[in-house]
Amino acid sequence: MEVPREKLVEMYRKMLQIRLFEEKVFELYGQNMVPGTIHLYAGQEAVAVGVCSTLRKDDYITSTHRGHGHCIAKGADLKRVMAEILGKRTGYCKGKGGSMHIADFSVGVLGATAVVGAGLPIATGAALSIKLRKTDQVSVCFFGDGASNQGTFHESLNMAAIWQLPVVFVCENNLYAMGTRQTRVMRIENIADRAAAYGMPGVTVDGNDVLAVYKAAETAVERARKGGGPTLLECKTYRHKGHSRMDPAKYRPKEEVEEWLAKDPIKRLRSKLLEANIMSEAEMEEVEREVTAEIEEAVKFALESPYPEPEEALEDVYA
Ligand SMILES: Cc1ncc(C[n+]2csc(CCOP(=O)(O)OP(=O)(O)O)c2C)c(N)n1
Ligand SMILES: [Mg+2]
Repeated sequence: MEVPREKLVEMYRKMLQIRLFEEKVFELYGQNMVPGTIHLYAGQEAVAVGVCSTLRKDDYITSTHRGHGHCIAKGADLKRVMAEILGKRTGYCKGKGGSMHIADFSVGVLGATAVVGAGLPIATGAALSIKLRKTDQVSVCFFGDGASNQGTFHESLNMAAIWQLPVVFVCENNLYAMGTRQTRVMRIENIADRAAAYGMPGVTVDGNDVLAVYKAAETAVERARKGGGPTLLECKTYRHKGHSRMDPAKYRPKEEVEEWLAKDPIKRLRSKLLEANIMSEAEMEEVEREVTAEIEEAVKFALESPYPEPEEALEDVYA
C-alpha cells in the first residue's frame, strides 16, 4: 500500500474514535441526557475519514444533520462536540445548537446544518472566497443522496463548474433519505453521473473502503488545489441505524442490512491492516484503549459542564 503507515494508523484511530464516540452518545441519549434527536453516522466513517485525511487544517468542510463524524474527522475537539450534544455551555455553540449545529472555524468546520442541501451553496461560496483571496485552500461539501435532489445541488454544481472553483462535492449515498429508497426517487443508479451535466468529473467509489475513498479524494482535492476546478465524488455506503434515534428503519429488508453490516468499514480496514502486517492486534488494542480514554474524558467534561442560563438565550444571535 502506498499510503504511509502513520496515515493508515491515524485513519484507523479516527474511524474508531467516531464509532465509539457515537456509541457513547447513543447511550447518553437513552439516559435522557441529549436534548433533541441524534442522527448517527455509524457505518459511514470511511467517508469522513477518507476525505478529511487528504485535507489540511486550513481547508474547509461543510457538514450535515448526520455530522458528528465529519467534525471529528476534520479535527474538532471531542470535549466540545460532546458538550454541545448534551446542551452544555462549554459546547461549540454554548449549548444552544446541539447535535446538528457543530462548527469550528479554527479547524475549517464551517458548520453542520439541519437544512438538507444547505451546505452545498455554503461550500461553493467558501470556494469562491478562496479563489478571490488567491489562496490554495480547498472546500469540501458533505451531503446525502437525498440532498442531491435539492435545487441547491444543481445550482451549486453549475456555479462551481463555470467558475472552476476549488470545491469537492462528496455525496454520501447511503441509499435512503429518511424512509425513501433512492430507487423510488431517481432513475439513475450513480449520482456521480450527474457531474457530466455540469462539465466536471464524476467519480463513484466504495464508500466503505477508506483507502478507496482516500485515493479518490486525494485526486479531487489535488485537482481543486491546483486550479483544476470541482469534482463530484459519490461514496456508496450505508447507515447502520435508522435515520434518527426515533426511526426503527423497518423499511429496510433484513438481508440488505445484514449484507451491509458485513461490509463494516472499520472491520474491513482492520483486516487489511492485519493482513498487510501494518498493525498488530496488540497495537490495535492500544489504539482502542487510548480512544476509549479520550471519549471518557469528553463525557466527563460534558457532564460536569453547566447548562447555559436562560438569560444567555439571546446572546450571539444576529439581528
Ligand atoms: C430542506 C429540508 N427538507 C427536508 C428536511 C427533512 N429531512 C431531514 S433529513 C432528510 C433526509 C436526508 O437524506 P440524505 O440527504 O440522503 O441524508 P442522510 O439522512 O441519508 O444522511 C430529510 C428529508 C430537512 N431537514 N430540510
Ligand atoms: Mg441518504
